[in-house]
Amino acid sequence: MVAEALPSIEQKLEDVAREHGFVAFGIARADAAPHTAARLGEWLAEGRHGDMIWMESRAGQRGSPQGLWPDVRSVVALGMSYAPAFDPLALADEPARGRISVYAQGADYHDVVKRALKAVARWMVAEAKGAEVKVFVDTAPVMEKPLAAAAGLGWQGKHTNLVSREHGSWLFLGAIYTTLDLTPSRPARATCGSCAACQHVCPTQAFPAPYQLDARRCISYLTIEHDGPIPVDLRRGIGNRVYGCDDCLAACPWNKFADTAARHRAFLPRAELVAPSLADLLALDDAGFRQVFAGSPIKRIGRNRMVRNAAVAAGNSGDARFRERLEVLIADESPIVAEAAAWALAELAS
Ligand code: B12
Repeated sequence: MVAEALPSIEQKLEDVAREHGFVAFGIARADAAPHTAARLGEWLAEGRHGDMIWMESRAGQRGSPQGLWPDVRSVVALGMSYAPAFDPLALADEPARGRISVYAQGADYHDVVKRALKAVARWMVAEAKGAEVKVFVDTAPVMEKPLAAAAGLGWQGKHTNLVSREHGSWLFLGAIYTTLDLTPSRPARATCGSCAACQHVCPTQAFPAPYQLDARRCISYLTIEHDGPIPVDLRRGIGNRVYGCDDCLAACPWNKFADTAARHRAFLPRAELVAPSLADLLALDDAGFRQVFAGSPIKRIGRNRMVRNAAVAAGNSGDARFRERLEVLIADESPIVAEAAAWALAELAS
């Protein structure tokens, strides 16, 4: 009689991760992405992070897992799907509506992924006595993409995001650092080949070279992270995008294999976040903003940035019906709103 092998801790861990909604799973040794620190250093030295000074201030910790936590031995990389059931580029021809990027149309992934990571980490601590763990999604000095690639979840595409054979470009990433020595997974082979679809589609030419993004030109950065006025030469390229941009992801041919049934239900789009009317966005005050965007990652940008973005989109719309509201907004208390409204009025007059 052949004795049946007991499942390994790695196998059980994967099963637990799947129970908690992760559809992509892998393990990397903590030192498995050795080029990352130098590449981060080059990116920062070029100033490509713009005014995200938080990227710079803890660069030593960000560059490698051991930089943040010297005792870490393994990284468990996890992915949760938000694959859309529709073509994210379809709303480009509706200038009176704002486009919100797919990742922000459902619940806030920081909350959903963090909760699931904590549940998996609790299981690890109970299973392997003495194990120490730390969980991360997005907000800590951790480079989730190269770690996920080293753990075999996919590869960093030319748009720099992780691409998976099964889930295309639509994975949220999370990581668990642990003191456990776990058996690493096999890294995936990079398969962008000669394709450059993501590089060509970018409306603001944010890729100085394949695998390199200049955040200062990226619509995601400009509409979400950047707090000042949006550079005038990039405004036309923004079109009707009011929060983030999906174009480089959506253009990737690997998405035709993306399993849309794998999308976590928390990321089903909320009807009011798919294509809000610009007129409604231009009318938002602080309380109205908080009410509409509660529970969504959009709440972080606040009313002023959202109305600034809506004013730029209105300026790009060619629709004179926005003039009346823009005339009010040129006297807005927020200088970035007032400036964008003045620019939009000039665009609509020309
Ligand atoms: C800062 C940040 C941004 C910035 C800068 C983006 C960037 N590419 O760096 C801005 C605001 C622009 C942004 C936008 C978006 N973001 Co963001 N962002 C982050 C954050 C917090 C850090 C990323 C980082 O470390 N950047 C620093 C650069 C230097 O690192 P890198 O991108 O890995 O760069 C590598 C390549 O350039 C490579 N490289 C350089 N030269 C060469 C040469 C060759 C040959 C090769 C192979 C590689 C290579 O080496 C570098 C180091 O690994 C992460 C969360 C986290 N903590 O990791 C989320 C994260 C990357 N963002 C995410 C998402 C979803 C987005 C958006 C899609 C949102 C949207 N729809 O608007 C866009 C995508 C834009 C894009 N094409 O990158 C997801 C990506 C998930 C995934 N599947 O990859 C993350 C992981 C958040 C999460 N937890 O899920 N983001």
